[in-house]
Amino acid sequence: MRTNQPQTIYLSEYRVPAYLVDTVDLRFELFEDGTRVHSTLAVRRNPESDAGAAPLELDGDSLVLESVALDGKALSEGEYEDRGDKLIVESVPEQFELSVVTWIEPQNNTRLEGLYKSSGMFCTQCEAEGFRCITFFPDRPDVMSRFRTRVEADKSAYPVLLSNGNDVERGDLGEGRHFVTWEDPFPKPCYLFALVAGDLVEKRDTFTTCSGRDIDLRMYVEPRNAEKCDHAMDSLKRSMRWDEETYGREYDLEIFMIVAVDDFNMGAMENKGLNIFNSSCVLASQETATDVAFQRIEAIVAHEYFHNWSGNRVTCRDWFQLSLKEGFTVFRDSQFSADVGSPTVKRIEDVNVLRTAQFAEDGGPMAHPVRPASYMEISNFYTLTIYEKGAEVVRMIHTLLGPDMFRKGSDLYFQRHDGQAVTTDDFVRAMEDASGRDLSQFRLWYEQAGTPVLDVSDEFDSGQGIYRLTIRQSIPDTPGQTGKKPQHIPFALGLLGSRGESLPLRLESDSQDAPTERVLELTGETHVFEFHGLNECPVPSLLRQFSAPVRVRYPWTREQMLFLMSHDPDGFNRWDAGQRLAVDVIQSLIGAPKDSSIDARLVAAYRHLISDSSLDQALVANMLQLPSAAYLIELAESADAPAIHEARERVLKHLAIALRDDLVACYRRNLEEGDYAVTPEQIARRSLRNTALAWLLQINDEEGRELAQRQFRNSDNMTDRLGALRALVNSDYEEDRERVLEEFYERFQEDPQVVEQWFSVQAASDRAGQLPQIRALLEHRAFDWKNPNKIRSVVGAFAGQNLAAFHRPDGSGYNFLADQVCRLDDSNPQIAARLVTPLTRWKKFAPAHSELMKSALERIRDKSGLSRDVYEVVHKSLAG
Ligand code: B3K
Ligand code: ZN
Repeated sequence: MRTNQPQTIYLSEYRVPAYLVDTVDLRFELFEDGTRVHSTLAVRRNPESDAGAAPLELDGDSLVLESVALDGKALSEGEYEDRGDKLIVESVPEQFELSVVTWIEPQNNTRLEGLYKSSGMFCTQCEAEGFRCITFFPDRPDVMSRFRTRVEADKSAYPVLLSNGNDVERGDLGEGRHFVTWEDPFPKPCYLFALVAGDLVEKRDTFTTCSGRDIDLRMYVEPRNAEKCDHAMDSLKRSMRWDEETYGREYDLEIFMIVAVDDFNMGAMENKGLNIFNSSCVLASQETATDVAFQRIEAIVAHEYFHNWSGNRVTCRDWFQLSLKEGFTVFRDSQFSADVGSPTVKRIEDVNVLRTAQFAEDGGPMAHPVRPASYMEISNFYTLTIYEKGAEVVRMIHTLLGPDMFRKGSDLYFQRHDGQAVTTDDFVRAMEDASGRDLSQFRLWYEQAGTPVLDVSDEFDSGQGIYRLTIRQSIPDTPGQTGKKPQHIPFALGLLGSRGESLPLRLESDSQDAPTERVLELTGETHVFEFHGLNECPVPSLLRQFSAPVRVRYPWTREQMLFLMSHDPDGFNRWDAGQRLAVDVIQSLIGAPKDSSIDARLVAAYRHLISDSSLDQALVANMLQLPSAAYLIELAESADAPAIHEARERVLKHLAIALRDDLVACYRRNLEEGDYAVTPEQIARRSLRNTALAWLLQINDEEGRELAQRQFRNSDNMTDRLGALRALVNSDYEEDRERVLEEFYERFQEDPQVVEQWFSVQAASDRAGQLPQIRALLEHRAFDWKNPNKIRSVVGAFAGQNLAAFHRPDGSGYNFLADQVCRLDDSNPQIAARLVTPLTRWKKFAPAHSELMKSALERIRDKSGLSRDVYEVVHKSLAG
């Protein structure tokens, strides 16, 4: 859809649909030069609508209309209007059958919305508004219908024909063609429709549900990927069991299918009974996938599976409610990952993403509430705010209600709304009704954008033994929203005595037995809490487990940070104290003279982490990661990206030099581990030895270089091989860099997922990813402008991770990105709009950079025929 002034859609303008569609009968004739779609809808007036005998309006996009018939009678051209984006039938009875035939060209569909072709197979992506690219339909989630789908295609090219539900009929059609008919008994919105046709191998397994039903589990992949399915299948079975045990949710169809496709705009899609995955988010083997990939796959498989209840059985009324299903489902998948892995590490990973990227979004021009009030292009609202902040909001309800009441609330939600399309408000109401708690102020989390700031101060009254904590809450203005009201914030804390012991948190009203951790509830602008019976001024451990998505400002001293780093019983806060200390040290060096000293206590603290093997190694592996440059930028007022990068590198090198022997010892200690397994213990060992390698290579250590080369050649898994590759690529050993990159490519060139890793290691590296090299990667034979993963692994990694090269003072990085966005805008606007993100943060940077970023944005703005997707992001960024 090209338009100069896209329309804004407002939540306040929501009206129930004028017509409902009870059943949809589809027939797809798949050919090489196009697809004919026959659709028959059983339509009736919505009794809840006051629109009366309004014209019937169906949505469409890029369709060639062949015919329209009403109750079996073909309509002549004057009886309907085809406006391209709408099919309007002026006068219709109260109840009728509408048959529409459209012609589409999946083979030319580069937007990857609706029906398209990917490596020779047909597949679909309908969320949010892709179904309208297949046929004319009321494309909105509150129209729920029962689908019957017949797929017809050439039998030898497309032996596998899939759609939602159960297969009820199949047969031959002559001329080498065949068909399969699928029936989905559950009413669903059209965004959950899916179709796949291809020459795929099938992997089967079964799962017996809690009520004893056997579910047929099937994965469909290209033959070359047949050996990469086990991990996803195991993850699926674990998710199915977990959802029964934790949420009482049983699977409902007889079959559950997963399909892997190479060209996909996002990670995966929860289509009813037929989940479609980006290959990189489902295929894995020890030799080709890293630990990070294994964990991501497990989490995404779980996420899509969990949507069967939180999203499909209970869906969204309109797209403003997107977080209803996404926030809740991300919360569910993170609980799952915490349960099957290390809870502390999972929390650290989640908070890292939230604080680095979601806080940046919340503080930028595209800031929006978890339940937005308006949008131009809904694809732009699949954001960290909807997903990750949305999950934090659900997590806070869990914290406020406690696990038992939360479970009661979710049971009530599913029972009350099964088969319905509802709102975030309905979700909160179920939680209220089940628990008896009043969440009216809490609802502001859905309505107000921006990250709340908590200013915390304290004092100790030694005479009375009272520790007084004052917490003041404020929420910054965001585009279109000012003067915000205080929100309801669960604030978990503990107090530590000077020997590291947990002190009782005794409020005046308490009896003797006070707990050593409390969740305070902040509702007003300012609160003062008094803790009694203390003999000394405690060290506060604030916002344990990151109990709310807020920024805490407290005048920490380095002594306090060091103390918490080694004594806080809350693993998350121990990590957080270490991060804060590192941030403090790095910040003090930004723009400082080259010879200014680095606090020796940081070195001592890291030495302790590296060498004390009695510590939780999974936590240590995370504590050793210095805060990312992106996080440091997020924390800065007016960020000088190159200076931040330099200061961070300086600290890293300083640590590596000081801890050189400890790093070699750490590497050797973590070498042996037995058979490869993706367990928290082994992940920690691999992470520790790869961190040690990376640091050693930062200081051109010859022994480190040898270890890296050996590991690169001999390792039996991708985590280690890629770890060594990355360390060498980011070192000063130029010949090594060239050689290992070449060897790696030689070995894995047939595997797209590995080639994507190979691209991004280079694109994210300030050594291998300067602009001329990036341009060469775009010319590489493995690069493909039609494949979103390749675009992300080169252009996305460059702009998002290679901060030194992207923020070159001459603005060449910004202009390069602008060029790629303009180029992509014509073929895949969704991906183009995503790529703009780093430029949207222009106000965050020091003036010299910010001006250049702004003019790159203006260049994109001035491209003619800009898509609605990019239009919205660019215009809002320039205005905000
Ligand atoms: N629901 C899909 C996302 C669809 C994005 C459409 N632009 C995947 C997920 O969140 O599970
Ligand atoms: Zn989702």
